[in-house]
Amino acid sequence: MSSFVATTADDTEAFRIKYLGTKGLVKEVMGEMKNVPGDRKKEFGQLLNEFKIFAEAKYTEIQSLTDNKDATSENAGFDWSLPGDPLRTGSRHPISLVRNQVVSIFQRLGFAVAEGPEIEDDWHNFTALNMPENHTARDMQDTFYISQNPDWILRTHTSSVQVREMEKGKLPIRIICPGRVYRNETISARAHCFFHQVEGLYIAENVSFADLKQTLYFFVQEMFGKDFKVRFRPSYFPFTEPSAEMDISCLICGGTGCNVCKHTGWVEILGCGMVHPNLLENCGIDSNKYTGFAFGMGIERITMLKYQIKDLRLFSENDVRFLKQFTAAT
Ligand code: 2NM
Repeated sequence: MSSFVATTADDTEAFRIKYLGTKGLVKEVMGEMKNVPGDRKKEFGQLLNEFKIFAEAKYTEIQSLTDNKDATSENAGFDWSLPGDPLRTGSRHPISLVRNQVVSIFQRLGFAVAEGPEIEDDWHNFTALNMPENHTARDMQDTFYISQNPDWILRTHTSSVQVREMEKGKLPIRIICPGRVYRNETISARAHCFFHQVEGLYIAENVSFADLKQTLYFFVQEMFGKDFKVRFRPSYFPFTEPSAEMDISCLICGGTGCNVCKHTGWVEILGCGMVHPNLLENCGIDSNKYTGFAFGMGIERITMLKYQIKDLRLFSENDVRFLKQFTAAT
């Protein structure tokens, strides 16, 4: 019995059948008791009982050795201490990475995230934003209309979310609105029919253009470091007055001129301005008491700058060879 080697559950079962089964050795020798003379039955009985207890103990022992393993003999000798198969995790989309980074910078300044519907009505996307019907600014954005209802459109910017927040009437307001927006453009390396924005809005008493500039200075430093120049250029948006665009010196060529900056040395990264009083009044906010600033940026544009991506279409093709280059973090 001591020479028996059990490595699998099958071996254990073979042991049980051989020694403890209904036709096993223990039963067999027990059957011999009837041939033992009466005066020696006690002695034999004790010995046989010891044999039975020993066989049972041995069975329990080898059972515990083989029990933890799979019941099949194929797994015999498998090294259970080997490391498992690595779990292949996906990577975060570059647009999500940059959006999360932008959002987190403004959250540190006390901005809260607000979101809203992608299918909007004319009021929230245009009219409330100082763009009444037939206003030329509506032509600047090639809008997708929803055929069932001429009042419904796909939002062309996330400003519509900010209108919804202003209409709630809870002041002050300090929000950022990340989200997908839609414009009916011919798809190319530089244009797409959908893209992503983060817009910001701060409305309180005595908010000034200086507040806007400092907020945006902080943002670009957190986003791109300190090794570049910044400038504001006057601009026009229907929802802000005055309006400006913010440029940074080209991160690719350091301002000496390259393809990315179209040899100007500067790249535009966002639009901004002081919220137009008409807009505040449209949303029921007293423009004599409150002022505010707003800004908006395209996430694709910032992502292209940051990772030197030259074609917008890469963001929506979902080619894993492109996507897997970005880390899984945040
Ligand atoms: C921009 C540029 C300037 C903007 C305005 C607003 C709102 F709704 F609060 F008035 N949100 N975002 C804004 C202002 C957006 O994007 C280039």
